[in-house]
Amino acid sequence: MTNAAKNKSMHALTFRAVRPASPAKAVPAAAAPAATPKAAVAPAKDVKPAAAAAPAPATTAAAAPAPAAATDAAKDAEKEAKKAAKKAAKDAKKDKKANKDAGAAAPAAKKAAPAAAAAADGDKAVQIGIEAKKEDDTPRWYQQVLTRSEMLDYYDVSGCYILRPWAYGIWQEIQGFFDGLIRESGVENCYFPMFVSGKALEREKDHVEGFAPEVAWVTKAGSSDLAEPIAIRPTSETVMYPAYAKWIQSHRDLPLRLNQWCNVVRWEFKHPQPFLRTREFLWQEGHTAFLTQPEADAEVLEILGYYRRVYEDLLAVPVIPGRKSEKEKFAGGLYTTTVEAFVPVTGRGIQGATSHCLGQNFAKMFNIVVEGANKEQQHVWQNSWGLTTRTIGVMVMVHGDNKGLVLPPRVAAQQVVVVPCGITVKTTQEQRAAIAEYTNQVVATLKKAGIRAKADARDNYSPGYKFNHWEMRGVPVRIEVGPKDMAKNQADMLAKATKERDEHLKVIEDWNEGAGFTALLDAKNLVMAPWCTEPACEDQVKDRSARAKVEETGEPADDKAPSMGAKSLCIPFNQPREIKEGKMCFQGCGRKAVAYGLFGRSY
Ligand code: 87F
Repeated sequence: MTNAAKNKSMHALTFRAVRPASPAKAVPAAAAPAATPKAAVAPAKDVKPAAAAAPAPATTAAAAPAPAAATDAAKDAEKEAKKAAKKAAKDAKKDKKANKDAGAAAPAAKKAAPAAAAAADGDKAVQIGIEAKKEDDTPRWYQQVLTRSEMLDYYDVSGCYILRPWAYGIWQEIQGFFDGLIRESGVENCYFPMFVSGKALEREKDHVEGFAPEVAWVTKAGSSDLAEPIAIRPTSETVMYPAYAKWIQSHRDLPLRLNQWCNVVRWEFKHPQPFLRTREFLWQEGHTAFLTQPEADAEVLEILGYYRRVYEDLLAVPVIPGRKSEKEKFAGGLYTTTVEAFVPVTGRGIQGATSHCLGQNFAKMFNIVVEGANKEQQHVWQNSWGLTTRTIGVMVMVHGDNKGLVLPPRVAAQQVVVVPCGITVKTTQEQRAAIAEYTNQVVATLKKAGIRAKADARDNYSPGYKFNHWEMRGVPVRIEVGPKDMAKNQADMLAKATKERDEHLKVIEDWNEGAGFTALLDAKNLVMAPWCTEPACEDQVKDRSARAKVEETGEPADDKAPSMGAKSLCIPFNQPREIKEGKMCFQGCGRKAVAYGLFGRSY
């Protein structure tokens, strides 16, 4: 027997990466802890240099320890891991026969697909995988991924869902990241009540009108009717601004920059979809007031930049930042900026988050005034901005695959799972203890380096079952590859999603260029085109692109292609080209083009 083969047969543990972004490499024998004491410390070594560059950003709640402390901790853990590995190696040598059996089980688990591995391991338990294919039946696939990864469960009120720890943990990561950024910038957190009096809501009558059907009301307490029905906040402008009018008296009270993390209720009538369209959702809403417009303008973009980072840096989802058209902006404000994401499997755009400049509209409605330099009363400039749990749905839609959830390492509640392998009925108690001890050491080492790691030591499940279980739940790394690999994985996920998005981003100069606007949408693209930005023209774009394909091409419409019309998603800040003098609107409305608009069928 060669040394390598001998070492292999003595493996007490098997190390594998889960769904690596680049093709899976065979696990080198050197990674096995029982092979040699030196090899056994490989995981700890991997962790050490990357500890300072741990994937969690300094701003998250679960921030990595300070680099020096992390290095020391990693050193200690490395020593401990070394000790445990030595012991494991010693114990493993004690019973060669048992070890041979244990070693034989590992390659089998390694080779087989998870489900097959579960069977090969003689699992009694049935592992439920994802049956629906993402491309064939996207809604069923989405629902299965969410429920089987234990992110979400259904509830008996339509449009409301239970966020299980696996999803809530992601939300907490997003919260920690964004909260760190805004607090660093000077925003303070607060909490306002969830109820709005009818009187306060009325003050915003003009633009609430359009939203009115979505407002939920409490009308009873027990069996008695309330004297006045009370609304449940759909957003908190009307809840917060009466207090702002009281608190803001002088320019010295400015800027006022508050944020709250809360739930809101919007009684949607369109088909609900977990995370993407729900009747209750979690969000943060920022509400700020400034003395001047330039200050407000700067903050709108600052916050939009943070939203972009949530999507691109945390969730590895590329977004297009831009300004909403007049038709699509928040009617109560001056202008709306947005980050727009793309869902390749449906070819649809989706609004990621919005940052509004409200101008002085609300200050006028709620009488929020300060005394100006020459003693005249001056209305403040306001912004509001929000990011919701829709983020999680977008992430699942973009990265999930036919095996289940795929989590970007930075938001995974659990980044590494350590699965002890190769334990058989013949494994002695001593060996089991050594394996358990080593497993715990590896977990401790990773944890000390700021990595969210956990052992799966359940003895009623085989490794194959566990591999499948964690794969479905999207744990980025099964074991042993350190944070460097995770950083690479994170970057690869963004690069892959960006490439896919860009391949479905078509620039045309007029309606019929190439396959034509509607056919490009039918082929699951977003389209950028020189546009006049007028609401009437936007209505025409929607109507024309909603028509059956047959009218434009003479071909029968594909049943599966969505027939909804396209809307403008935004006017991207980053324009594909300059609009030359004399350039006309792509739609043929006869107006001059002002900017390239981004259009798509959207959620
Ligand atoms: C639904 C019912 C009542 C959206 C609504 O985007 C009112 C509204 O005002 C409503 N749906 N909106 C606009 C919300 C604007 C703004 N609020 C703060 C945000 C971000 C956070």
